[in-house]
Amino acid sequence: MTTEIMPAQNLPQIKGVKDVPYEELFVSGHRTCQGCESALVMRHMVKASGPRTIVLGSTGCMYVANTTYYTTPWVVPWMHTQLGASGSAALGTAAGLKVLMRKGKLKNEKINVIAFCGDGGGADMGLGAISATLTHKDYNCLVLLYDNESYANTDIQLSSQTPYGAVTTFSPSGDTKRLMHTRWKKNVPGMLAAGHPESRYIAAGCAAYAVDLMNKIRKALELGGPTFVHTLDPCPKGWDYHPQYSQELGHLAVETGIWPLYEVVDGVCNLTGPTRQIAEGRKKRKPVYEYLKRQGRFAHFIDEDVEHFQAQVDKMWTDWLIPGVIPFTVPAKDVNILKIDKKTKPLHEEAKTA
Ligand SMILES: Cc1ncc(C[n+]2csc(CCOP(=O)(O)OP(=O)(O)O)c2C)c(N)n1
Ligand code: SF4
Ligand SMILES: [Mg+2]
Repeated sequence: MTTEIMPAQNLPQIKGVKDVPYEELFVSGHRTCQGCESALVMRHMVKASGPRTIVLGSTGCMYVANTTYYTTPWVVPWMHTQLGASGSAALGTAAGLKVLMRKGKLKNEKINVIAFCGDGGGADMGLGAISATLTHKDYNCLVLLYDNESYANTDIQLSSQTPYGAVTTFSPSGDTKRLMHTRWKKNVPGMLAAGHPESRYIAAGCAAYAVDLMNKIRKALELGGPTFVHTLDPCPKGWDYHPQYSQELGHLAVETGIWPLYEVVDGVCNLTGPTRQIAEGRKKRKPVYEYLKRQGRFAHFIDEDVEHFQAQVDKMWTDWLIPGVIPFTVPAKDVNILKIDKKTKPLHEEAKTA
C-alpha cells in the first residue's frame, strides 16, 4: 500500500467525448432510481474534478440514495451536511484545509472542495448560506445545485424550482383547481450571477450535455474562489415518465429554451451549447409543448396552460436583457440610453487626468 500523496491535478478543458477521463469516482452501489439524471450529475461532477476532491452533500436523494446501509458509490472522501448547509459546509471545509496547510499539518496542494445540494436544500432552504459563501473570495469551493424540481427524497413536494403548473404531492390537480401551483420557477443562477461580483464563475448546465457540464465544473475549480453551478436534472419518478427518456428530456429542456445553458466568467456571460446556437439563429427553438407532453406532471394541462407557459418562455428570449439569463427588460424610450457606450470614459480614469 502506498501512502504517497497524489500530485495536484490540472483540469484542462475537455475537447470531446474521447478526451473524457476513463476513471470512475462515483461507481455502482447506490440506490437512485433507474434513469436518475441527478446521479449522472454526481458521476460527471467527480469525473471532471478527479481524485483530489472532497465532496460534501446536503440531505436529499443524492445523500440518502447514495449512502444506504453502509454502502456508497463515492470513491472520493465524502461527508453529509444538513439540508440547508451546502454553502456553509463548502466554506468551512475550504477554510479548514487552508488553515491546516498554513500550519504545515497538511501538504500544500490543490484539493477540490465541492458541496452539492438539491433544489429544496439550495434554492430554498440554503440560499442565504450559498449567497454568503459566494462573497468570500479567498476560499476555493464549488457549490453544485442539482435541480430535480422537487423535494424528491421526501416524495416529490413542491419547491421554488418546480415549474409552473406541475403536479407534485403538494400541488395535485383537482376539479376545483386544475393548477394548484402557478408561480414561475425562481431564476437561481441568474440571481446569483447578478448579485455576487466576487464569484468568478457561475453557470447553468445539464447532464444531457455531458462534456459541456464537465467543462463547467473544471472551469469553476480552475478559476477558484467560491463558485456555483446549477444543473437541471430530469427525474423519472417526480416528472412521471419512463426512465429511458431522461437524456431526451434534458435535451428538450434546452432546445425549447426553458433551460438555457450559460456561464458567467468574471462577469462576462457566455451562452453555451444549443442555447448559443438558438441565440445566434443557427438553431430554431422548439415549442415547449414538445417537452411538456412527455411528462405526466403536466398531463392535466389544457391549451391555455401550454400557451401561458410558451408565452413566459418567449418573453425570456425576446424581452430579457440577456436571453434566459438576466430578466430585466428596457422601456422602449430608454433602449438607446441603456446601450453600453464604450466611448464614455470611466470616472476613475477621469479623476486621474483631472
Ligand atoms: C431541516 C430539514 N428539514 C426537512 C428535512 C427532511 N428532508 C430530507 S430530504 C428532503 C428533500 C430535499 O429536497 P432537495 O433538496 O430538492 O433534494 P432531493 O431530495 O430532491 O434530491 C427533506 C425535506 C431535513 N432532512 N432537514
Ligand atoms: S426520485 Fe428522482 S432524483 Fe430521486 S433518486 Fe429517483 S430519479 Fe433520482
Ligand atoms: Mg430536489
